[in-house]
Amino acid sequence: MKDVYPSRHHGPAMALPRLEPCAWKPWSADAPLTREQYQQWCHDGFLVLEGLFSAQEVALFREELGRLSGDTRLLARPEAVTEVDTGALRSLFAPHRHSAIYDALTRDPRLLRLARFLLDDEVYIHQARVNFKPGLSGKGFYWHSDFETWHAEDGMPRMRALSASISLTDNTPFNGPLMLVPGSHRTFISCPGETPVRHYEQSLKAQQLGTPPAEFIEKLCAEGGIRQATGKAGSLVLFDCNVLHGSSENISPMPRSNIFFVFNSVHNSLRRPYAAPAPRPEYLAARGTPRALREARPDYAALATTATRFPEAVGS
Ligand code: 6CS
Ligand code: FE
Repeated sequence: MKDVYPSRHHGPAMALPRLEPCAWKPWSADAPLTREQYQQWCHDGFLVLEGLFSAQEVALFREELGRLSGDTRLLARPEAVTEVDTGALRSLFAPHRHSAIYDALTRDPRLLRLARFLLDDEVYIHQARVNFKPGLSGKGFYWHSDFETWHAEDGMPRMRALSASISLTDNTPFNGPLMLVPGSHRTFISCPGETPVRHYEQSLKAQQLGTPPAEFIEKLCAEGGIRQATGKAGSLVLFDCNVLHGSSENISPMPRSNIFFVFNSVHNSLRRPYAAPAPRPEYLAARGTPRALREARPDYAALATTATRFPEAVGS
């Protein structure tokens, strides 16, 4: 089958047009977004929704984060990715498989309604992670499109996925907030360079391959500018799978910890990688027949008091 988004090849980098809609259904009065928010999503490729979760909920999510990041067994697993220089915890993948609270969060209507509307389909979690970005030492994430990696290395066929990033700490201009390039989601940058075996062992610490060459970044930024997704803890940043984004290192004393859920359409489930020698592990990319998420308004406080740790990681 023809690969409409070729990347990781030996040819020159290319800018290819996006073939999919930015939103998969038209706005209507019963949409979970205002018309203005919907138009902003289509134009920019991302949206910041301040104050979606209460201070009490954020406190529970933060407590859970402390529990997981202090779990020595979990820290010994490949899901825990550390910073190259300090060894500090950089990312924890598949947190929802080790926490009833984060598992419940994947079904929270405040997230699920948005994902199902914008993708116009039932959805499942393609990937989840916490990026810790600790104070004073948290490293950055260079400019990239998530879809370029998920297509090349995971076999995600089309652009019908989005990320929901919930800030667990205030995201300020000083602690390395997400930076996004408005409008960049409409261009797929086909990147040169062959994907090595187990590339993720290096790319999750500092991605070099699959990142657009400088002139493409310069052009997209010149056209769309750069927007910082700042917001108080409890805010939500929704961003399209192909929007160009990155974040600087954090030399402020305040951590910038966010939890990300990637919602994928159940009709966009993974095939063989389009440009990698083998599929990535399950904790990075859920494979097999997707099970559509069902909305359930969780009682996070109740979950926080009961045993919130699965006896063993589910499906790991
Ligand atoms: O490789 C991935 O799936 C991850 N890499 C980055 C830089 N962002 C998306 C995702 O977490
Ligand atoms: Fe990313």
